[in-house]
Amino acid sequence: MSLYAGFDCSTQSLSVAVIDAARGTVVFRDSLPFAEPFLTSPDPAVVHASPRVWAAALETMLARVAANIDRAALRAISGAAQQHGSVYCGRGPDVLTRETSPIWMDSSTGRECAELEAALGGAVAMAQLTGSRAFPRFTGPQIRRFWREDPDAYARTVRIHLVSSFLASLLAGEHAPIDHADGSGMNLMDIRTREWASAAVQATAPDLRDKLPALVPSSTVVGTLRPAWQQRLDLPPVRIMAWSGDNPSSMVGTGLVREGQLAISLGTSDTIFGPMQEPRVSGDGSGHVFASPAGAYMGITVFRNGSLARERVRAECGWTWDTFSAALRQTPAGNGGALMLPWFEPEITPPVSRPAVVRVGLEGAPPARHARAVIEAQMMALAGHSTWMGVTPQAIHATGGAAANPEILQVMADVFAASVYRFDATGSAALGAALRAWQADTGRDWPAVVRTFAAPVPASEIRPNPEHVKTYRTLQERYMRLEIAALAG
Ligand code: ADP
Ligand code: XUL
Repeated sequence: MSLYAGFDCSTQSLSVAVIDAARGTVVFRDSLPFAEPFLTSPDPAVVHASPRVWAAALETMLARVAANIDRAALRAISGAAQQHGSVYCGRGPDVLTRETSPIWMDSSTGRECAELEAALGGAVAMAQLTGSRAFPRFTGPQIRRFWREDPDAYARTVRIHLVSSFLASLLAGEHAPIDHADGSGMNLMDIRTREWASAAVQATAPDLRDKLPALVPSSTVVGTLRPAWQQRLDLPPVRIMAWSGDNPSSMVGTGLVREGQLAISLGTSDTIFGPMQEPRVSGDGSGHVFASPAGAYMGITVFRNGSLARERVRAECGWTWDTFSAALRQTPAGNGGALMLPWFEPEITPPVSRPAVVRVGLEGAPPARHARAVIEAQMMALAGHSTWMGVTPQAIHATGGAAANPEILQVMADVFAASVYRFDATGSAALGAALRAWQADTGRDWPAVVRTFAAPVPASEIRPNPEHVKTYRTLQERYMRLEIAALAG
């Protein structure tokens, strides 16, 4: 028997999935919510989290894994983590030179983004080089801001990690490299050569090249579980595989390895992504091209107002998710023409720097119509801002916490005019990480790896309703025009 463990350190929790590769089964799953997932500050644009919280959760969860599996059969561990966040370390990964980590929800680096794009010849040149124009949450702009604000702590920093490579380092007991997929979210890697892009690195901060880990393919063995943890938990010297980003891991965890397929993750952030053969860069600047852990590339567009926006509307109504779902069943597709721009927090796509919710035709409307408005808005935004990928999907693989909600997935099917298949609602990034560990350990080809495990929940297909599809074709055009008008003020 060979067991493989995959962790997922997401925004709100740390989860794990352990697979028995030969049997094709998941033998253990667990999840540990963070008491304080992010630290707010007086400036709402600044959002950090504590790397010590992630480290403690990793140790707790590894102990739970050891207590619940046939330990001797564990072969390798990999993981996934929220993307872009940076961890600043000294000589070893256990020493921090900065107490907190800016995470993907941080939008405080507008100035640094402008400076970096200017240094590289503009937003389009930055996107051609690194796969994305400069985005406030991306690691390069964040590093530049840290260097500017605390040059002494920056100078003391020996290694700058992503959340993924930091946690891999803790498992291995030494600084681990960054995988190409998560490295693509930094505005620092050349998306074609998959090496550090000197021009971007030099423009970001002095001596940065020396502080960056190596870049490696996602299937790289980065070390062995540190001896102290082997002894404490009675675990064998398992291989530690490179960790990756949560979205790249979810892509393989939802079985996507061929261009023409799309997945939507409804987690803290909402994301839409799919495999890509060539690094086609988003023309409107909204999307990103990342290296894919399964080879070639992936396209992705990210929305910050995902679950937190849905929760805000649910709280306004004072409802449970069941009542929220009932409201979606009871209101008509298209909401009688009412629209919402669901920008409860600063938005990533399109870029909106301050909360700015817009409601049209909803004045005095009952709560149920507000519930429908936020879901329709999110689905139309997902559809409207992913056309750059050039994929018209026949089927969408849905994952993330809100994919547990069939009424939300019905709106998705109707807006995209495609069947939606539900994947295990919370575990696709952790499962993807376990699959990556297995694939890296055995060199098996990806279609074979995902065929065994990454299957939709049985009988979960939700088909589009042709009448609703027509309604959304018209409404979607109005929605995109409303966005443009709101952005123009
Ligand atoms: P992340 O991985 O980004 O931390 P998850 O993918 O685990 O987040 O999703 C967690 C979110 O799922 C919760 O914040 C909650 O809003 C949402 N959620 C859970 N159940 C439902 C439901 N039935 N309907 C809609 N949303 C739900
Ligand atoms: C991706 C992104 C988010 C985080 C959330 O670009 O910013 O989806 O990875 O975990």
